[in-house]
Amino acid sequence: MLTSAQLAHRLRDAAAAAREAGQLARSYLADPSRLAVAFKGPQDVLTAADGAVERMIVARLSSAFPGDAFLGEEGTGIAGDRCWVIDPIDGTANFARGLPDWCVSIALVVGGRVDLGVIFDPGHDLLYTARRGEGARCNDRPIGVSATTDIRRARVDAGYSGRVAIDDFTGLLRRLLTAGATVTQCGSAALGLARVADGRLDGYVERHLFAWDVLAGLLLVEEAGGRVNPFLGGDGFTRGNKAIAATTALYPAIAAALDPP
Ligand code: LIP
Repeated sequence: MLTSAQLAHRLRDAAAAAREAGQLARSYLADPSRLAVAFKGPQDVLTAADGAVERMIVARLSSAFPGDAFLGEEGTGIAGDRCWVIDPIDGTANFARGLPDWCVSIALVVGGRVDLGVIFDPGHDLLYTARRGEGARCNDRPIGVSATTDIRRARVDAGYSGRVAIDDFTGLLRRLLTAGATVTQCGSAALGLARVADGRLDGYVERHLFAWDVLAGLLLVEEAGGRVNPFLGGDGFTRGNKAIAATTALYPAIAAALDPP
C-alpha cells in the first residue's frame, strides 16, 4: 500500500513526466526524418518516437520511485505490486501522419487496482489527471461526464483494430446507429476516454484494447462520475480486454451494442 502523500507525489511526477514526454514526441514531428515509421502489423504503426518516449518516462519514474514496476506498450516489462502502465504515444497512426489526436497515457496500478491516471494531449495542451476517490481534473479544473441519458442524443467513439473481426465491428456500428447514437472514431482510446470524462463524448467502446491503452482513461471516467467495465477482471492486465466507458445512464445500451443480450 502507498500513503496518501506517496500517491500525491507519484501523481505530480507522472503529470510532469507526461508533459515532458509530449514535448519529446513533438520534437520528432518537427523533423519527420527522425520518425522512422514502421508497422508492427496491419495498420499497427510504430515510430522511433514511441520507444524514445517510453524510455524517457521509465527513466524518470524509476529514478524517482526505484521500487516501482513498469509495463509499457513498447516492451518495458518489470513486474511488481506497484506498476506503472505506459502508452508513450496512444494514437500512433495519427501521430505518424501529423494529425492531432494522439496523447501520452500513464497509469499506476497498486495491488491490482488502478489508483492514478494521467493523460496528456499535447495537440490541445490538455493535461488530464485522476486519483482514485479524489475526482478527475483537466488542467487542474474538475471535470465530469455529460448529462446525456438518451442514446438518441449520444455521441459515441467506437474504436477498431485489426485484432478484431470486421463483422464484429460492423455489427457494433450497426447496433449503435440503430439505437440512434452518432458514432465517431478519433483513433486513440486514451483520448476518447478522456473526452468521455470531460463530457465532450458520451461513451467509448472497443472490442479489444491493451492495459496501456485504457487504464488511465478508465480511471478518469470513473472519477468523473461515469461507468466503466471491469477491464482488469480475468487476464485483462496481461492479454487485454474490451473497453466500455459511458455516462451511467448510457452504459447499458452501449454495452448491449457491443455484446447483444
Ligand atoms: C491505438 C488505440 C486505438 C485502437 C488502435 C490502436 P496505439 O493504440 O488507442 O483505440 O483502435 O488500433 O491500438 O497503437 O496508437 O497506442
